[in-house]
Amino acid sequence: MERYPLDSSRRDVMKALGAGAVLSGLGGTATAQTDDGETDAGQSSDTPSSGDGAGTVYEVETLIRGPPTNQNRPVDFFYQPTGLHVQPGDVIKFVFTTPDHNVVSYHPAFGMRRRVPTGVRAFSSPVLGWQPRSIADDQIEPPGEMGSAGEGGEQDSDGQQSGEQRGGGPREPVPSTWLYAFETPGVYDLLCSPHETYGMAMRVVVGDATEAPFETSDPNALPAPRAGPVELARETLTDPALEPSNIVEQGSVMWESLEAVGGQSGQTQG
Ligand SMILES: [Cu+2]
Repeated sequence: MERYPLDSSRRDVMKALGAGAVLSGLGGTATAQTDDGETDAGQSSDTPSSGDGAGTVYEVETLIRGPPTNQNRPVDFFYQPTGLHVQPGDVIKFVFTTPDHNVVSYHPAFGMRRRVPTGVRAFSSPVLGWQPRSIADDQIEPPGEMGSAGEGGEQDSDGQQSGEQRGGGPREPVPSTWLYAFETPGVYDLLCSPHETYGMAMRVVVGDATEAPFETSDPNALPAPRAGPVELARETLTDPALEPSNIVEQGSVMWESLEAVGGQSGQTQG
């Protein structure tokens, strides 16, 4: 069971939640923050008490790795971990270790069958981590439009995307991040739009509500594309390793543990 409590992420969370949340959040968290020099990671939080008001922050990375474990994709695109169990109020900090991914909920508002708890609003991140060199020969400004929008000192879109400050000098290799707080118990399936067809999807179980009424043991029973996970994302999300009960039991499920990836699930259960 791997957990990623990140005390230093608190500022990012507050940034994400907005100013109002910052003020109210400060009161709750300031007391828990004993001092700056030490991390509370030492006190293993194996059973974080629910309702303490201070959500644990977990990290999920966007990764690309070859060679592919499926011939229908050029390399493996995946979230790591691919399955994660959190408690209501916990936050996942998505770290775009490799660029050009996003995090999208399967939600009717996006034209897809709901694969998040009822009542949860649609959410998605931008495609993050993008840099000009990420896409060969990409042009930020179409020919002939260079400088036409310059009113002096305008920030270009590239400067805004990561939210990181960039002074002079070389860029720091700090990955973009995006945070989401999971408040409602239940099962959440998430996808990466650019790589869903390659299987880049993940499942988050919030609390101990492991029922996934949207799931079916027969992927072919799912409606046509855009109503459910398409192509290899179906394979990812229907993998035995990502069954909600297994995610709760394991705490987190690594990409390598998926049977579809070739993980040896030692226990052969009937
Ligand atoms: Cu992706």
